[in-house]
Amino acid sequence: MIFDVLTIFPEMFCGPLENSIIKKAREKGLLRVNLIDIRDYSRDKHRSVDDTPYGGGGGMVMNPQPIVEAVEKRLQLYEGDVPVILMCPQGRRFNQDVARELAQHKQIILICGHYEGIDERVREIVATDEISIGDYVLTGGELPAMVIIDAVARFIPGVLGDPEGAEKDSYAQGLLEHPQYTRPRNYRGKEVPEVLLSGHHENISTWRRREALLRTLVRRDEMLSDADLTTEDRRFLKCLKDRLSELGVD
Ligand code: 4FD
Repeated sequence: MIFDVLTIFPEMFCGPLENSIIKKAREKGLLRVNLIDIRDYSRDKHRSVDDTPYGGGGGMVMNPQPIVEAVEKRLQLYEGDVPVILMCPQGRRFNQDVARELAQHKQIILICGHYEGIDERVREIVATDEISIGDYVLTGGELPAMVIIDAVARFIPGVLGDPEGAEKDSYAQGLLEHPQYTRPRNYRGKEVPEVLLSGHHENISTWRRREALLRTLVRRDEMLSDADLTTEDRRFLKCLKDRLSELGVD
């Protein structure tokens, strides 16, 4: 999978791309990230890419020309349906389903904006989608672009060690993860749950499923309405809710 990232700060991507699983994915040839410096598409000698807003007010707005021409140049290299995604706080909210959907594409172009924003005509002319990673404003679209590359890369077959990869996460089924433990068995007086030491695989997977359901109910109960639940899951949740209401928890 190939990401083309249009940015005025290509160096910002070094840390995330040169470490851990993303670095390995690149070395294995499963992931490629082309960093495109928007300034290379500026037409003036100062390589400027922004200007003051029409109508006045403070700050700077990114000019359409360098961004639009950079996108068009990259699109010439590819065929088929290549999403051109603008990272911005007004976009559709990014989540695990959007990550899975984006992972179906061979190429994706990400545009990182800066300053007070981007000239509206970039949206009209080249963007096919706008994505927000959450309801907060950042100084630029670079961190959101890195979040998207990371979350999407986990869905590329072979990127995670496990052959089932990201689809086996309980998150993929719309639940929070169950608790995990490793050595030692007793740490500062706290024991690892007995069932995990039992070697009884069926009991272990029942325990994990129930812990994931409990955690999701307590921390993110709205997620349960979209989750992939079995009849047994629903029976267990009913039992949990009855016990919580007896305790006066709502
Ligand atoms: N929540 C996000 C994305 C970008 C960003 C920018 C218009 C601001 C937050 C275009 C306004 C880009 C997000 C850069 N902040 N800042 O995903």
